[in-house]
Amino acid sequence: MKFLHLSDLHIGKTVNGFSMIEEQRHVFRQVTRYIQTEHPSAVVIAGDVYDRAAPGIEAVRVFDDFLTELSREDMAVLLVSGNHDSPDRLNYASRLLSDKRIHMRGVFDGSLRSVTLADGYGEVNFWLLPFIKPTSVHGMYARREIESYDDALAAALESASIDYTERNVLVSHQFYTKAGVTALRSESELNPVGGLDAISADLISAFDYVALGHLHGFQTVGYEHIRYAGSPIKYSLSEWRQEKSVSLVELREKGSLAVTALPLTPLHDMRTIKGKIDVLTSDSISSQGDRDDYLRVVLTDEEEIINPMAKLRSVYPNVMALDFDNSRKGVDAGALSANSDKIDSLSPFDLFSEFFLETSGAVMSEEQSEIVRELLETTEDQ
Ligand SMILES: [Mn+2]
Repeated sequence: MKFLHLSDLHIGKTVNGFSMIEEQRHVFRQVTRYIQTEHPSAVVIAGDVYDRAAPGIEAVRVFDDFLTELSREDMAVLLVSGNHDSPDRLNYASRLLSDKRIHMRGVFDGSLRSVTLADGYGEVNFWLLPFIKPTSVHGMYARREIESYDDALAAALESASIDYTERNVLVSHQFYTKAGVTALRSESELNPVGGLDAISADLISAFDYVALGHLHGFQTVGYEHIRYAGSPIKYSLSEWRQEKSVSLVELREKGSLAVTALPLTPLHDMRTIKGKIDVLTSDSISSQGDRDDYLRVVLTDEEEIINPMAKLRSVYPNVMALDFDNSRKGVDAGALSANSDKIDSLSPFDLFSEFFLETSGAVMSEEQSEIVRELLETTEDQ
């Protein structure tokens, strides 16, 4: 049985103030094309469909279009919620959609349940586990103490009677780790402090394949068959070196597994360039790559530059972040001031970003940007 494993779509996400919606439409078209050539029996989406609990209109439209495209193919769609999703919103109409072979498990009610598909080798049970926390399942299991993420997962697994002599796939959105294995992390993942959310991969090693979501880099977790597919798009500058893909998983008889990473190409790539501003903005250098790429620029100039962001963006419109690597390292606040006629044309978020850069000398992190966006949304609502 062949199926595609995707995760962390984060539909509606903006990265450093740039909307990723066109990038998302672009990679979903590629996924649809892979389905038409590979004819999988299912598409598995392992959580973080949306970037936020209350997604915007554009995000809902893009997912609606994608789901409609998927429903046209002769296959099942299997989906769980991630930590970014609202379980209940994702669960909306899920009982109706299951008649269309679209199985969306947003809410976990204490019992782990499966969807069974069949091929020439027999049946494959796909166990759909939405994102859980110890506090969210606490109280669902009267006879158990649930103190850690490990406890929560163990209780969820015990709620199902899984016959491990059959072929079983677990779909889950959690942070799984294995002793001795260092996880590849990205800034765009939202993490509780201190790794308290880690769950031992040993708890899930008896499955034939584990389709994971949460980490944004494509990776295994100590076992070849326990895998993060990674996000389909680079969602933070920390991911600029990663190759993005969708995983094509093939299960034959029990014990046989093959995974192929099918590459996904962005509309605009994300990369870092470093050097003096005059060199970087020169024709000979800027023409070597796509000027529309999302860039982190590291300037090595020693002398003061007036409004470097505006200079860079006149050549590279999608500069996402600006850093300095020179003997001063810090940034002279006066040098970066947005000129006053520009202020009217900037969004409150962009204005704040520039203000932050000017006063702190650093570009806001993904987490800081998120806080500011949420604050701005709250004020706009009033
Ligand atoms: Mn995610």
